[in-house]
Amino acid sequence: MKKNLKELACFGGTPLFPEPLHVGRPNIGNRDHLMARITDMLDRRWLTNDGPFVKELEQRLASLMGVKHCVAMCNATVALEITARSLGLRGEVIVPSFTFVATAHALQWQEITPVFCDIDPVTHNIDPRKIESLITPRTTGILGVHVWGRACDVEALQSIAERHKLKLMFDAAHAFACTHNGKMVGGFGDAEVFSFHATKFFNSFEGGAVMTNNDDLARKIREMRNFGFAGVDTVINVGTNGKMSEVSAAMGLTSLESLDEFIEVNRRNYQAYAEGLANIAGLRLIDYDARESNNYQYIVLEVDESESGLSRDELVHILHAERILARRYFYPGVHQMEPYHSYFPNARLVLPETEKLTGKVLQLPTGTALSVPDIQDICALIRFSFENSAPIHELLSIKDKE
Ligand code: T4K
Repeated sequence: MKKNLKELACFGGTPLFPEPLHVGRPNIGNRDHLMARITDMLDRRWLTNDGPFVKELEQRLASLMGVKHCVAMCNATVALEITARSLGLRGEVIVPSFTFVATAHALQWQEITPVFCDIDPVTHNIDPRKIESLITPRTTGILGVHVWGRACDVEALQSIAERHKLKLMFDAAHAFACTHNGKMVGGFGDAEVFSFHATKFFNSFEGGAVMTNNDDLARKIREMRNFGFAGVDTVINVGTNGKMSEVSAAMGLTSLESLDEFIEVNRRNYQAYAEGLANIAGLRLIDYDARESNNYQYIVLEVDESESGLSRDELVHILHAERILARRYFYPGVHQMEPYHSYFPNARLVLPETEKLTGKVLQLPTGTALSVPDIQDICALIRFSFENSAPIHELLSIKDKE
């Protein structure tokens, strides 16, 4: 525990942790089960192309999410691209800027223009009240993102989509095993896309999946995932290679066995953070609705500098020096990244809430690689930093000038 400012690593003290603590450290399930699956796979000599592990994973996930179809993919970015294309999206699609850049890139890659919509400052999700003014004759769809696993206002988005005859898809990369009004995310809109990247709550090394209840759409997505093949020698459409490999599916099946444990650890960690960070002026830990199922994968703080005396970036600087590698997800907002910034140089004027949030949000480490005592140490460090915000702020600005 730090007792005076000189003990802070950013001012020359010893870092709190000997090894870096990462945001996005993978959750790893039972190694023996994974190795046994990999041995089976090698014995079978079936390594990819709709193999038995991929089929089993698809069935299990469809049943977990209560949807008719799950199509496993190599990653969520390609899954988003294939879904947008299979839905016939073109022209403009309305999307939040407060997301990972892949959401917008998946559209732009196909020359569909992402039109950025502002967010609700409380939920961090796309604000349905701001969508209709962005709809033009070129708009073909809405792509919502369930940020931090907290579902979008699905009903409001559905009603706008129906009124304007738009397709509705979701980037559910964060929302594995999360519910909305008690219903598992996966079955909303025309389709939902999940990421199983190593840093996600549920991982298959790299991977993703599309969930849909639409038979025709599922068939198209399957064909497009496999170069547009509809039979051994028959290609009926432009396709790509979006296939999940067997080794990824083996990891996915193994992760699935430990789902309850991963949730329990994340929930325990979230509670430890909530207790450790309670009542710090200018600091807010985002909350999760206890009536819903949550994966608690994201420990997200908002720093209000005017109240706390310390900026988000100063806090990140302090944490990094102590080897706590907090991340500024999502910063600086997709509209500030290229090519979008050049295409829409004034986008920030219509995204005031996104601009505010990207300046004050940060993520802390969690997951099965972290212990509660580690979290208590992190919280004590943060509390110490805020209690001493004025001298720390001054010393950091002097250091900056040197
Ligand atoms: N939509 C949303 C809303 C998303 O968040 C994402 C992905 C996507 C779509 C696209 O999904 P995929 O196509 O990836 O399936 C990372 C991930 O690469 C990316 O998947 C994720 N979102 C994004 C939020 O984070 P980076 O560039 O920040 O990753 P990187 O390499 O800096 O790693 C993050 C931290 O995790 C580091 O501190 C190191 C640690 N880490 C990472 C890996 C891969 C580990 O400890 N072990 C590991 O194996 O993008």
